[in-house]
Amino acid sequence: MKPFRFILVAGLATTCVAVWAQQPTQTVTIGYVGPTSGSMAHYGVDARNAVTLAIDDLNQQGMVIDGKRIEFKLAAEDDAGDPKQGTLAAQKLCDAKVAGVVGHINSGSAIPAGRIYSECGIPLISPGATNPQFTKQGYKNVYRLVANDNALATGLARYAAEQLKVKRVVVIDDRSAYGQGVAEVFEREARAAHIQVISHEFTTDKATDFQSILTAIKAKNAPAIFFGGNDAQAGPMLRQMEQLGMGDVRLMGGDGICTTQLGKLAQNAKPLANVVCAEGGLSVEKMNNGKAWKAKYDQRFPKEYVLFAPYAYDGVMVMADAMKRAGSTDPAKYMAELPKTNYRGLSTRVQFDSKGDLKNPQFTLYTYQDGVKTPLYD
Ligand code: ABU
Repeated sequence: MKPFRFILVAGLATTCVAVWAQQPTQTVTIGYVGPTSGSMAHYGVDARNAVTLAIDDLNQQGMVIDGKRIEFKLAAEDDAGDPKQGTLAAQKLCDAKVAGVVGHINSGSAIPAGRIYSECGIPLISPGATNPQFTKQGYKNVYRLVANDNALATGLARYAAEQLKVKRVVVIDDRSAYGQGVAEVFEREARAAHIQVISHEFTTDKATDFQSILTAIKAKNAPAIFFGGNDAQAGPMLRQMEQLGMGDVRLMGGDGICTTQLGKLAQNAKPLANVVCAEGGLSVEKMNNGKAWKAKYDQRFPKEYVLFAPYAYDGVMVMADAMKRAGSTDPAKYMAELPKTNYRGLSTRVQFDSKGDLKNPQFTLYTYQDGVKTPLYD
């Protein structure tokens, strides 16, 4: 570049920065709710990290709305994945008049929270709650950025029947809103695909000892198990399957078990290689600029990437995009823009259907190779 042009460009840039810096500042608080304590803390910390990254990126980009420089800040609440704590957290964020909430992660917490945010007029975008009921309650403020369990469990049942040629399966669920929901869809779709459901067993989302359930399943000589629940249970279950000589039994499950942590939680037990699980989006490597984004995430939060981070990042960006289009950060005003969203995010092009689900949800099936979560196909 010639010196004159360089001076001109540098001068313009300096002027723009100076003008931007002179704008009055408005602080806009984005709420986040997820489990950052308890057995599901790794899900919640991962999503909170991504919300933090998104807020930092927005603040760095510098957004001006209605003549004011917007400074985003985070109000994060821990619900430990528990429905009761989730509703308390929702009420707290309503009382604090946050501009919007990215969360909740767990379906059991997100479903009742939807009503609370609806009553206080705050948009809620979940990056992780997959029970279809979340967006079925008729609230206009509720959105989801991942495929729901109808898509995930149906995809898994069809894969089991068509690709794995599974003929018989035992279903286990953890009785949570998530685990029960995904297991019921899988069971229905498995039967429709002519798979015999030998039995449906129950556990809890706190259990870590599955010896008696597994011993009974072993006696039934079941070649496959579908588990509706999370990785904190699936990990020990896989270890105990190995101990009981069930290394050849397939374990299938939805996104709750489909995490980067499953290998560690299973202590790399042999049946990990037989896991087939589904995540409600593309693999991060296939996302829009996903490799670079993941590298940035890993640099800032080493070893904390689990599952929901890209969708949590997009949750903040979708809110900011609606605010920009509305010319307002007031939830009463920008909420009307959310149904019209057409935003090329990190995870996908975000467009919502009339319920608040993605118009074009995607999912990816995974297994574990040498304990590492690996897509089943390219
Ligand atoms: N989607 C799996 C874990 C979160 C939930 O829906 O409860």
